[in-house]
Amino acid sequence: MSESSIPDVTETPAWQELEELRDSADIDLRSEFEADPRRAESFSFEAADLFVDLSKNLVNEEIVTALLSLASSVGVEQRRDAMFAGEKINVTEGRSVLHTALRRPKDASPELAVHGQDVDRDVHAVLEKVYAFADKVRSGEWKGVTGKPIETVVNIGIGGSDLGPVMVYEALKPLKNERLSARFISNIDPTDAAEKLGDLDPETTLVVVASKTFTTLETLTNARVARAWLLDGLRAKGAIGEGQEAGAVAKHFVAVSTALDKVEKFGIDPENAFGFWDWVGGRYSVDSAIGTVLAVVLGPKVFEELLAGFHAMDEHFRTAPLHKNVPVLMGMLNIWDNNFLGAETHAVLPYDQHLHRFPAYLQQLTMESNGKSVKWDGSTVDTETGEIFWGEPGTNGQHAFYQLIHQGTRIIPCDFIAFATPAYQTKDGDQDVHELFLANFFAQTKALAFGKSADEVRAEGVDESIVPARTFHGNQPTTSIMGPKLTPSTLGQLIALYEHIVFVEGIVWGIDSFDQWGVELGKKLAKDLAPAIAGDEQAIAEQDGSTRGLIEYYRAKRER
Ligand code: G6Q
Repeated sequence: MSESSIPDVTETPAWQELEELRDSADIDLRSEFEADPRRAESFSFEAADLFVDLSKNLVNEEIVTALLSLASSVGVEQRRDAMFAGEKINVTEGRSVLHTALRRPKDASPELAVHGQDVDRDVHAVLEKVYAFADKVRSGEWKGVTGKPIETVVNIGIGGSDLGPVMVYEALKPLKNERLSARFISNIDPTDAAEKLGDLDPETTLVVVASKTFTTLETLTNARVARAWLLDGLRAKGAIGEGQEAGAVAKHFVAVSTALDKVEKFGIDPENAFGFWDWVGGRYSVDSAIGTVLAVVLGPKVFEELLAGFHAMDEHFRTAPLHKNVPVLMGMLNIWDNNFLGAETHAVLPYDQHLHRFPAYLQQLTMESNGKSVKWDGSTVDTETGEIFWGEPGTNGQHAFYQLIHQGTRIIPCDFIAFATPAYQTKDGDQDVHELFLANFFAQTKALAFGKSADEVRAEGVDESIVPARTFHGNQPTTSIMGPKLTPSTLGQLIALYEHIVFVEGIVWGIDSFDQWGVELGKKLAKDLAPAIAGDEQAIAEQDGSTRGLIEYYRAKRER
């Protein structure tokens, strides 16, 4: 392990002050709210169109001030500015980190040129190409090989080339083109491709192969499976004959990648390939050409609005003073919960069915970015890093795992997310169903913060023996995030908010939030194991006892 050039964060005066405050402050939310009638107001903030209430977190003004001085002392502002300026802050990969450049408006000034690249010009040139293609598919001008317009767009990608597009598609589905719909194949489990393609008509299907590197085993395997499915299907219908395969692939396959040479090798016309750059990390790429499936099915206008939402939050993060800067405040609260109060996990609970894939998306964003045990200079981290993110949409989670949050022994900070206006105005008799839904949203954070004391339970006339079981200790920290409505813009704002929260935490820990070396070993071993799985006796014998036993079980039980 190399000597650290990054100061030990736990040795900073701000960190030590926070330790003292943790030991002395003993925040009790009931008392805090009673003592300060303006607490909610003081701890509520606006960021672009989002309203964020931090008042039910286990902090007081003194703690927040100390958290912000910790942020300053580790250089959050300088590192943020370095990121926006395109400095190579992804040290272990030697790259700039410029996902924020993907959403700069066309006329942004001054223009962003980085390491000799006119970033603004290149970003907008690709966007225009994606939009022109999307318009053609949407209008029906782009036709399949038999002359029929496209009806289903199948995105094949995994990780960052899948989770973002699926999540946004699900979130904005009501805005989709009536004729078009999207499907997503990611898993190399053959079930995924079989079930997603099974009932589709190859004549009206367009496949987008989305892969930054165009080397990913899962994606390239699924792309070949889809190509075979397409050609077999067209042949079976008599739609193509021998020698017409390449023409069919050209009409039904497009690609998104930074490796356009590999795209061509696969047989996709480079004319139908959309590029991006090494300075866009996979999990930060939904706003790049990786969103092509979205531009096609939801439309260029929706995609533009999504990008504008991202940009609005970027501007807030870039310019708001730290004490009003929501990504900074939320990032530092996560540090407080994780490093000082001992929380190990963080729940994200959207009260919006359209955000049902948002927790899964955030799991990659947060845990692939900040699940590190060395700093960017190779030295060991000084403290715990990445918390475990998880979640499910409300109210479903209420009937499942909220029990543990309310009455378990662990501290579980939760982000509750909701919107004022629903996607569907639904009544149950006179009852507005969205109001019923939001009543749950408001009730949960209230119950988690203030609990129900033993005396309050007793006052209900409950038998003394079950009073403890019916008592709620409260004091569980929550953040409430509300927006006017789930729109492309507010969704972009929400995603960018979490991107920047992740960034802030990574800076405090001194880690490179933009690499992901931790996923490499398993990938390599999977490749190396192929001969053993196929039955090579020597390769089987070379395995450790457990792996050998598992492979032998597989070989004995596999049906063909
Ligand atoms: C994300 C990661 C990873 C990546 C996938 C797919 O930040 O790098 O999830 O997105 O491994 O990679 P390709 O896009 O190169 O196929």
